[in-house]
Amino acid sequence: MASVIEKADAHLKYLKHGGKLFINNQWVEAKSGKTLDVFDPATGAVIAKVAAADKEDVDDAVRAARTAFDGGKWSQLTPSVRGQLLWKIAELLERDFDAFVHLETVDNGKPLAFSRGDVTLAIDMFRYMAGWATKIRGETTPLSLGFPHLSYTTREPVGVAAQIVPWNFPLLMAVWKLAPALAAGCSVVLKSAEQTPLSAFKLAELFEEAEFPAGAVNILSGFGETAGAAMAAHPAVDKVAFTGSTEVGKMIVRAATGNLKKVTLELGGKSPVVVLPDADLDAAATGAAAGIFYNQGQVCTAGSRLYVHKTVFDKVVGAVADRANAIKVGSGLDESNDMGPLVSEEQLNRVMGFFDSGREEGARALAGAERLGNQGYFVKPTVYADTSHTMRLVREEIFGPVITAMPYDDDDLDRIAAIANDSDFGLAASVWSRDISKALKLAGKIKAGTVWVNSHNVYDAALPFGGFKQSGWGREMGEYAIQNYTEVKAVTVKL
Ligand code: TXE
Repeated sequence: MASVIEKADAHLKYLKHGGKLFINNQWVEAKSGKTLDVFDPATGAVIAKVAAADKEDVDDAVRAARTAFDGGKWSQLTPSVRGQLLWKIAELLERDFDAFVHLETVDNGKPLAFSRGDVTLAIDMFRYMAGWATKIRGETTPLSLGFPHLSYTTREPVGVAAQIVPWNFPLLMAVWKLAPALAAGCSVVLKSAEQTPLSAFKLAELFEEAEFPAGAVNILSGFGETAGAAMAAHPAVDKVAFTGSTEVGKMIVRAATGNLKKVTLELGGKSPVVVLPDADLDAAATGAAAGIFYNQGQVCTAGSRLYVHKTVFDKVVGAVADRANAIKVGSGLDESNDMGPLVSEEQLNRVMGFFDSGREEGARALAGAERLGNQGYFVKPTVYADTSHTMRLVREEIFGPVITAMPYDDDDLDRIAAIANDSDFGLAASVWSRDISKALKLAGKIKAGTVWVNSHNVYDAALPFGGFKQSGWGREMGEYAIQNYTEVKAVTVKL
């Protein structure tokens, strides 16, 4: 029987052009000849070497995107044809479903079942945005001073969009950015994360096969400090869309000031899970566990702060710890595993650093809080009690399978919301209660871009996604994403 590592190698056959950059519909090496290593996070072994783009490659890609946008064939396509091309990508993704699933799992480490979920969502995003291509429109507006003029607005594509994506959902994050930008008529230069470039190469093949005009879509692999920084600062880029750490998000904003490019940011989170005493406690425990352990906790909306009313605290938190202990951790390629490794040695060290910090600050581990094995980047699902808002564990984004539980002793919704809102972040939250009015009142008081009631981590192409506070700027998905890739123009005609 083939070993897991042999299987991982075998799946690289899915890439027709290996790890080459896709610029102006050509497959090219990085001009510097530099490459970057891709690791299998389940073993730590190098499974591929791919091109590492730098400033010169970014220049080429931006030039191609500029030409495509400024009068090139891409700019002349009708909205209907743009929609058809996006629909075609959805069909090709569906055809190559298994290849994408396997590439995503060998590259990121997540279990195959989760990769299937990601590819399914990616397909739906292309279909959803294909529909928007023909529905972007303006309004007529009566003038408040009553001048004898007719005024109407139009929405026009922003221009060349630079898109920088992370490694936790390599395919899906790329698709969340590409689909609305292309539906709106922008041209794109996208950079995958250095940890997980494989599925983006495969996606580039589909754009070539679907016959997108040259320069409409350019896909690079490369490091953030070089290729990413060059994209964010490039004077011929009109918009930058970034998903990643809050720290780098702030650097993107500074880099973008040169030509005041439009910026959207989807950054970190520290999302609260609030369990009211009247909740279905079993469902709440299952939801809280899924909300943090899904994707190894490497989810910006991970429910990492658990607040449970003191009367039911031990019961709920005990049940979350039981679920943590029952999770089978191992290679994502083995269908019997529920949780895979962290994405990289860097993330492993980061999460282990939080375990040290938990020990030093006196948090009590009810489950996990240690590495699993010594090969690959596995850690155990972790549940902490005796935590407080002064601890790093509670204040900082860990981005691992680590939940901190805290009891609250209050029935006043404003005070419960104040605890949930005591964070620099405001990406998501969930509220668990059988009393729907109470749950909705609390949802209204929580400062977050997404609030789930009696569920956690539900995403849909039609729903806006993004953060309050330091979780970001703007919204992805839904009609809001289209707005972010268009400029509004008011045309006023004297009658
Ligand atoms: O993120 P980076 P890292 C958080 C999470 C994680 C932490 C560190 O807490 O533990 O960030 O992860 C590119 N100019 N999130 O270091 O560096 C980089 O190449 C332009 C939350 O991996 O922000 C990659 O493509 N680009 C998050 C992308 O930014 C730069 C998902 C993300 O990498 C750059 C990932 C630069 N100077 C991490 N430096 C979420 N919101 O879901 C890096 N990049």
